[in-house]
Formats: sequence, C-alpha cells, structure tokens
Amino acid sequence: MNIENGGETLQWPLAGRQKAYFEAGYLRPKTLGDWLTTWSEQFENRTAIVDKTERYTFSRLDEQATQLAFGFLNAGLKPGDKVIVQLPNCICFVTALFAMFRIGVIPVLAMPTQRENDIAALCEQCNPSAYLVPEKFLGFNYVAMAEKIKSAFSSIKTLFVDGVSEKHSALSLLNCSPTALPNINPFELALLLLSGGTTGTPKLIPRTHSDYAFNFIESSKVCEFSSSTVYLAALPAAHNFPLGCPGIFGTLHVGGKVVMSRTPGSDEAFTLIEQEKVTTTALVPPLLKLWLSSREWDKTNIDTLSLVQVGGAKLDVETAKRVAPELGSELQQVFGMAEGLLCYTRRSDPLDTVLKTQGCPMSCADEIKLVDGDGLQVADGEAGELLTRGPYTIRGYFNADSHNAIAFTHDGFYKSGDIVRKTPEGNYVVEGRVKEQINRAGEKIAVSEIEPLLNLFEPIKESVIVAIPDDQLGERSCVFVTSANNEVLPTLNDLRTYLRGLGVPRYKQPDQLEITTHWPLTSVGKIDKKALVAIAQSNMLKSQKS
Ligand code: OOB
Repeated sequence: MNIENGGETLQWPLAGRQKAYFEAGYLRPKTLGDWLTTWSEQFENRTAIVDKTERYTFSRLDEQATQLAFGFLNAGLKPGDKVIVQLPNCICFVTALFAMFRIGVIPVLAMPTQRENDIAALCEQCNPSAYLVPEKFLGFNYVAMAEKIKSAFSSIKTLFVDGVSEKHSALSLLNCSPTALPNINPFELALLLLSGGTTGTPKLIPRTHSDYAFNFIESSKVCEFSSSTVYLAALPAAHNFPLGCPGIFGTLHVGGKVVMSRTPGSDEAFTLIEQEKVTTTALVPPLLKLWLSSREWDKTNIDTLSLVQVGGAKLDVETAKRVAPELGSELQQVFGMAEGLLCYTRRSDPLDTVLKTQGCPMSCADEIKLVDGDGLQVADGEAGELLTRGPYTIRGYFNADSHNAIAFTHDGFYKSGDIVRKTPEGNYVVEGRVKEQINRAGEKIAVSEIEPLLNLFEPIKESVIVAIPDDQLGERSCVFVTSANNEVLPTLNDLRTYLRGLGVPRYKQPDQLEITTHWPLTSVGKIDKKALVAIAQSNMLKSQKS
C-alpha cells in the first residue's frame, strides 16, 4: 500500500486489522508533528499553552517544536532513538514531545516522581539514547540522578536539561540552524507510555502516531471539547489521561487553551482555575477527594470549571455525588488504560449513569468481551474479565514477547485484568481486578466482595485489602483502613466479629489489620498497593521481633 505523506510516498505493508482500521478511516496517514502544523495554521495567534512562566500561541509552539527538532538532530539524535522524558507539567514537555515526533525520535514518558531504580528499569527495557530532565523540581536534583543513570547505561549519549544554568541546557538547542527533517511514517511508533500497574514493574506501551491521534481526536468529540475549552493539566502530563484523553492534545486539536499546573494539589490548581478561567480538568479519585475537602475552606473562585473528568480508579458513588454541588461542575467518569480502550460517560447521560457507571467505549470500532476464568463469554449482565481490541488498543507491549503471550489472546484481544459488568443500557461498571484475589491456602478471596462490606462498618472510613506472601498460607489477607474517628480505632477482632455477623466465612476475614492516616499513592495518584504490601510486611516483621 502507498501512503501520501508530505508529498513523499511511503511504502508500508499495512496488514490485517491495522489495514482495515485505516481503510475504515479510523487511522489517518498523518504524524503527530504534522497535526501541530495543522493546528498552527488553523489557530495561529490564539493561546495554545500556558505555564508558570510563559504563554505560547499555536504559531510559537509550532516554531519552537521545529527549532528544538533541529537541535535534537544536531545533538546526534536519529529517527527511532528513544529518549526518556521526565519533566513536570510545563510548556517544555509539550514542545519537546512535538520536536521528537517531527524527527521520529521516541519519547519514553517517565513520571517526575520516579527515581533511580524506576528509571534504570525503563532504560533496561528500551536502551535510550538520551535523557531529558528538569534542572530541579520540588527540591529534587534531577541532574544528579541523570548523571548517575548516564554512567550506568552506556546507550545514553546525551543528557538534556530544561533549565538555564546547566551545561547540558536544552535551551541552547533552540539556536541550531535548520536542517532537513526526516520523513516519518504515521503508522509507526510515536511514543512509549508506561503501563499503569499499581503492582509489578511497569511495561512500555507502544503507541503509533495514527492510533494516538485517533485516541485524542475521538476523545475530544465524545467529551465535547471546543475552542472555548480551557484545560487544566493537573495530573502529571506523562500519563495518558491528561495527555490524550482528550487532555492536552485533544484540547490543542480543537483550538482550546492548555494550562499546565506543576502540582496537582488544590492550592496551585484553584489559583490557576481562577486566573486562566479553566473550564475542564481530569482527576483521579484520591485527588478529587483532596480537592473536595479543600473546597470546604478554600473559597477561590472556580466558577468557570464546568467539567471534571474522573478516572484511573473506581470512584465511589458518595464522592461522585459531591462533584456537582461542591465543585459546581458536571462529572464525567472515564475508565481508560494506557494500552488503549477508553470508556466515557456521555455528557448527555442521565445523572444516575454518570454517578454509577464508568461509561461506554469511545468508538464503535472498540470490541469488548467479558469472559470467565476459562476464557468463555459470561452471560449478559454478569461480571467477567474485560478483553478488548480496537483501532487504538495495542497488540503487544514493547520488547516483552513472553509477557505478551499471556497478556493478549491469540486473536489480538488485550486482557485488561479488570472485572467488569455491562448494564442493560450498554454502560460498563468496573467491579475489581482479576488479580485482586487473595489465594489463601488455595481458597480464593475476592477483594471486591470484602472491601465494600468493611466500608459499611461504622468505625471504618475506607478500606483496601492486599495479598501478602505468607510462609504458611501462601498468601494472607491484610486490610488497611482509614478510621472514621481517630479516637476509637477498630481492632482486628472487631473486624472479624463484624464480618462473622454478616455470615462471612473465617478464611475471607482479614489476617492482618493496619490502620493508616493516609494512602501511599502512585505517580499519577492512585492508591499504591505495592507500597501497602511492603508496609504490611515490615510491620509484621517488627511485631514479630518485639
Ligand atoms: C488510566 O490508565 P492506566 O494505564 O494508568 O491504568 C489502567 C487501569 C485500568 O485497567 C483499570 O484497572 C484502572 O486503571 N482504571 C479504573 C478506571 N480507570 C482506570 N478502574 C476503575 N474505574 C475507572 N474509571 O488509569 C487511564 C487512562 C486513560 C484515561 C483514564 C484513566
């Protein structure tokens, strides 16, 4: 098949389903770099993006991305090279990404909160040629970490630093003279996202120019973004949700304005909402809860905020109900994954759907199957593991053949690990995770069965159950709870007596109780189960010693 691309004709053996998606118009022959050119032609002097220090029009964003592309080429980067990009939410993050898209260099999107071990694990997976960091952010010296990483990984030839006073400063790249930009195939790899696992080592998710463009263009239609959208990127921009669902890219696509908040907390976010007249933002549930509690005393004017998207983890109905009265905005639930599939509640949905479901797929080309433990489709209305395939859902993780063999079916469906139910209206409700099951001496405990019961127990505000490796049992169950009243803390015995009263068998009652005042969070703000397991193990060791 021949594809027109900037006057050149590319030979590309599009095959199978990708060919079908192309022919059906889902995947378009246009690179992300070329999309920026289109936006700059359409929206020229409108404001595209704002951060703490600068404001760029669409034309300036386009120019700067091209300048930086020249700089990257001049610094020795070549199409196909990987670059770890670890920047906070700032204009440079977006400029650098588009510069890379224009020269076929692949950004690997690391989170600012990641440290040496995490970055080393990424380097092992993708052999990066360069690493882009801020000079300093929230008191952490990224340059020192980057120097260490560079000396440990010989593939890294260059460090780029977003800052003024550094020898590697990326700013100097902006003065390089123009050279020819390479031709980039829109159906090839554009960026590598991190998988959102709250357990285990993240895998790299390969997204192409054309599939990612479909991701944000279709999202911005479904979410009704327009040129009057002012989008606040409060979650870290390296995450798929604020980046492309519809997020930063989906806002730019319709000529809206993007506002980059360096931190997700309400202090900075509320001020930016007031100053920039923000209309829309995306949050994860723990962050939404923080915003709601700040709102009790922080009376900054956030009247312009009209849409709050919430996703990334299950939103409980009680919190969902608070969004409209307390933030003065409409709620939209988003159930998505960096691997592809996005489900949204629609803006025209009845309130009950928005409060109680995670919506339905963005595209009619998304295929979903709900299956049982044997891979057989469950009956209508029953919960099963969600398998999915579609124009913007990956066919495999990057460089992970053996994992791919178990994470995808032979006919290309991604096994999400999410346990989901479909309502008669066609919306999906996330009920838990396949792996959120505790195998206690061979007896299986579904976390989604016990957690809601515990949450109804008066002394408990919120509970999270995790599986802890155990010499005798294989796995034991540990429940972490935040207490509803710090004066009267529940004991393990209280919990067991309560559950016994509800007829819950002994093996399903927790083996260990940990009371916590706050939840450890992942880089994007989801409850970090891996950290909970480590805390439970270390507390158990301490109690055994004493
Ligand atoms: C988003 O993406 P990831 O890749 O960080 O995490 C995906 C996983 C899903 O498989 C599911 O387990 C969970 O996060 N999840 C939800 C959810 N949204 C995501 N679980 C329950 N309710 C929801 N609404 O988290 C992500 C990507 C794009 C848009 C939004 C979220």
